[in-house]
Amino acid sequence: MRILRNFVGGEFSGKGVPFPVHDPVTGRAVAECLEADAGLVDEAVQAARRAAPGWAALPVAERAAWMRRLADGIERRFDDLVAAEIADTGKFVTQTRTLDIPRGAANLRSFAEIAAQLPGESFQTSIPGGERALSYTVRKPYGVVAVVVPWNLPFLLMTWKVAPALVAGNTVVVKPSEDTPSTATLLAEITAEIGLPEGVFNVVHGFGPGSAGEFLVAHRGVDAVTFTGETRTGAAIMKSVADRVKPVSFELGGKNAGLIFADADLDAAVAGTARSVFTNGGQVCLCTERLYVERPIFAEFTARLAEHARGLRFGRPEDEDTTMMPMISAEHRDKVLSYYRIAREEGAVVHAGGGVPAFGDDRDGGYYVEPTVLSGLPRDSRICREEVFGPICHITPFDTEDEAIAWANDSEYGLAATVWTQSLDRAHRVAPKLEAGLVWVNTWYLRDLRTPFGGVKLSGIGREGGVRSLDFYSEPSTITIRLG
Ligand code: NAD
Ligand code: 6OD
Repeated sequence: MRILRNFVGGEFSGKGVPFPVHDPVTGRAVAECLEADAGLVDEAVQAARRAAPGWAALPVAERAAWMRRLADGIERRFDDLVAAEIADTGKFVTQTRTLDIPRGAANLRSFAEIAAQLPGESFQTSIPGGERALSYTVRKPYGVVAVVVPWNLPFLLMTWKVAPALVAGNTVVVKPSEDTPSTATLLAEITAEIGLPEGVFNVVHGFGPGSAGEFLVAHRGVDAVTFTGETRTGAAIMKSVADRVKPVSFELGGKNAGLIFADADLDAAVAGTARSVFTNGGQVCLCTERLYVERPIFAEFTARLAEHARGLRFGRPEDEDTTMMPMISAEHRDKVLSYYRIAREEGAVVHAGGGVPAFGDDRDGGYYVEPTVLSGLPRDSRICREEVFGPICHITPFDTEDEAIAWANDSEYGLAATVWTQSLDRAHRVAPKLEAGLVWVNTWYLRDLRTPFGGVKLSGIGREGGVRSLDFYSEPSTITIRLG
C-alpha cells in the first residue's frame, strides 16, 4: 500500500500515525497517510521560518524562474499526478488531464509572469511652503503562509495559492485535505527533484480540528493563512488566528444561482447549465444549485436538463466516455443523500435521479449518487438555502426580471451566478445587480487567472487572482524621501 508522508525542510519524514485513504470508486482503502502531530507541524513551520529570509532575499525574477522550473517538473510527472488525483477523488481521466493537473502548471507559470511584470507605485508630493517628497512602495512577503485546502480540486486549488505565495517571497506549509493527500505529496517530491531550497515548500498531513489543520493555522510561527473550504471551517480558523490578528484569505461555500431567461439560446442554456450543475459531480464551489427559469420555458428547460442528467455516464475513471464521478467520501455521500431524502420529505417533484446507481460490481462499494433535478419546493426550503455540494439542482419558475434578481440574491452566500440570455441589454442590466463575486453570462467557469476571484457574504473574505493574489501574499511598505 502507498504511504503518504509529511514533507518537512526538504525531506520526507517517517513520523506520524497512519490513517487510511479510500478510493471513492470502490470504497477500498488504497493508501495510508501519516498524520502530523503538533510536534511535526512545529518542525514544518520552523523549517519554513529558517528558509524564509533567504527565499525573500532572492530577486523576484529568480523566484519566478523557480516557479517555471516547478511547472516543468509538473509537466514531467504529469501522468503520475493524473493517476494520484484519480486515486484520491475518483475523477474521470478526461477532466483530470484537461483541467485539474494542467491548471497546476498554468498557475505556476501565470503567477511567475504576473509577479515579474508587476509595476511599482510612486508619488511626488509637495506641501504649501515648498517642501517636496517622493513616496514609493515596496512589497514585502509575510514570512510563512499556511495553505489549507479542500478535496474537490486538490491540485488546482493548492497550486492556485502556493504559486503566488512563493513568488511573492513567502515560504509555505501546505495542509491538503485528509481525503486527498496524494498530489500535495507528489508536488513535494517534484520540489525535491528540481532542488527547490529546503524549507520553502512543506506539507503536513492530517485532519482539521485537534489535528494538523488547527495546529498549523494557530501556530505562532505562521504569519498569514489562506484557506479554501466550508464557511463554518473558515469561521473556526478565524477564531484560531484572532489572538495573533493574522491576515486571512478565505474562499468559502456557495449556493449559486442560475438565471435562465426565455430569450436565451435554449440549447446552449441547457448544455451550459448541465455543466455548471454536474461538473466534478457537483463538487465545485462554483456549481449552480438554484435555478430560476422564466415561466414560458420552464417546462421544456426542466425536461431537457433532466434528460441530460439521466444521460450522464457512470463509467470507470479511466474510460474516456465517463462523465459522472463519485462523491469524495462515504460521509459526504451520506450528506448528499440526506438532502435527497429531505427534498422528498419537503414534497419536491423529482425530474431525474434522487437515488444511488446500482452497478453489480465493485463500484457498489463506492460513493456514487445519481445526478438529481428537482422542482416544486418553496424558496425557504432547506434544499433552496443550504449548500449540498453534490450533483443536484432545484428549479423555480419566475415571471419578471426583478423577481429573478431578488430571488437569486436571497441567499446568505454570494460566490457565483450565471445568466443565460441573448439580450445584451439584459445581460448588462442584470449581471451587476447580482450579489456574487463572479457572474458568468452565457458561459460558466471560464477563468482568466488574472481576474479577481472570491465571494461576498458567507462565501469568503478578500480576493485572489492576478495582482489581487500578490496583494494578499505581500504587504506594501511606504518609503518617503524628502526632495531638495
Ligand atoms: P472543509 O472546510 O471541511 O476542509 C477544508 C480544509 O480545511 C481541509 O484540509 C480540512 O482538513 C481543513 N480543516 C478543517 N477544519 C479545520 C480547522 N478547524 N482548522 C484548520 N483546518 C481545518 O472543506 P471540504 O469539505 O474539504 O471542501 C468542501 C467545501 O469547500 C465546500 O463548502 C465548498 O463550497 C468549499 N469550497 C470553496 C471554494 C471557493 O473557492 N470558494 C473552492 C472549493 C471548495
Ligand atoms: O479556478 C480557480 O482558480 C478556482 N479557485 C476555482 C475554485 C473552485 C471551487 O471549487
